[in-house]
Amino acid sequence: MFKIPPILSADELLDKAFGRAKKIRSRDKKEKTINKISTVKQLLNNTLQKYVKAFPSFDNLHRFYYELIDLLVGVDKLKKSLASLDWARKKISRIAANGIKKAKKEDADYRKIIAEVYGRISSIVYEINPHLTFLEEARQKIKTLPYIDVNAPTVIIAGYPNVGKSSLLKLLSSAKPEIASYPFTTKGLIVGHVVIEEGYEKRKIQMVEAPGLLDRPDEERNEIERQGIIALRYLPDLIVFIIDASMHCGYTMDKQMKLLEELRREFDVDMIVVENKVDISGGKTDFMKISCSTGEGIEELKREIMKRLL
Ligand SMILES: Nc1nc2c(ncn2[C@@H]2O[C@H](COP(=O)(O)OP(=O)(O)O)[C@@H](O)[C@H]2O)c(=O)[nH]1
Ligand SMILES: [Mg+2]
Repeated sequence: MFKIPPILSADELLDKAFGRAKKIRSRDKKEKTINKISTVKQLLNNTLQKYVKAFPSFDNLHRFYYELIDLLVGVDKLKKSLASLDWARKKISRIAANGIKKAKKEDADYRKIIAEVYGRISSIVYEINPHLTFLEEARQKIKTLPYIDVNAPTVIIAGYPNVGKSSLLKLLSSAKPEIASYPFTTKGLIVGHVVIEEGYEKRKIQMVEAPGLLDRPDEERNEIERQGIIALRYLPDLIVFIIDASMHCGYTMDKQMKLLEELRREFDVDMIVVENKVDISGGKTDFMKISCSTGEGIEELKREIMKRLL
């Protein structure tokens, strides 16, 4: 989704810049000094600018991504770190310009000028090292965010852990989620796509599995659950809420119904409630009955989803 290049550490950046400058050969000492300084300046300048540009600009970022990045990384911290890169860039340019000016003077001590410029530039780059480290960590987290088309019709599959959300996503869409008999297999948001053909027209529907939610206050939710809440808040045109009345998921009906009521209260979005695993429960509720194991009710659910979306 966001293509951010690896962020080098202060040491790596300086090695690269000074290494590049080392290759400069010239018999004229003045020319050599000036070339070295401008090479170091340019490399650092371009690299730092590239980093700043590669991060999403927060002013026109969709609210969904803004909130996700804020949760995973912290938007304020990110802004501060990016600003420090800009600061360093300007400072380095000034140091380089100064050095070049000195080198142009008669009787300039080139060795001393280079040592001074390199020393001052190094201390600026070391000063932003904590920010570089933070930005590299941020990049690693932002990299894992799925691509979501915020304009496509979107269905979110929600429910308690282990009720069969991944199984349903797999049956309905192109996604290949991990399915396991223990809760919280889903570490983040999983996105699948369904293409429907209507005559000559093709429409793409997005299906997103929200990580398993428990019925508990927002403050007690962990980072993974919160990603689900952010998705529910900013993305869906429709929520498919899954209930498991077989007790195989390990949670009582009472708890699951409470979560359902809470989501209904909190999110003003059309919702389909289904009871899954009816192959083992026999069907204990009045909700639409499905089984991801036998396929029972899946076609009906698909039709119902399309009807609500189109
Ligand atoms: N018997 C039965 N098991 C199911 C059904 N749907 C899912 N499961 C099982 O329930 C477990 C949890 O499923 P999963 O899709 O990973 O749930 P999630 O945590 O909500 O994504 C897995 O062992 C699935 O094989 C179903 O309709 N019938
Ligand atoms: Mg899952």
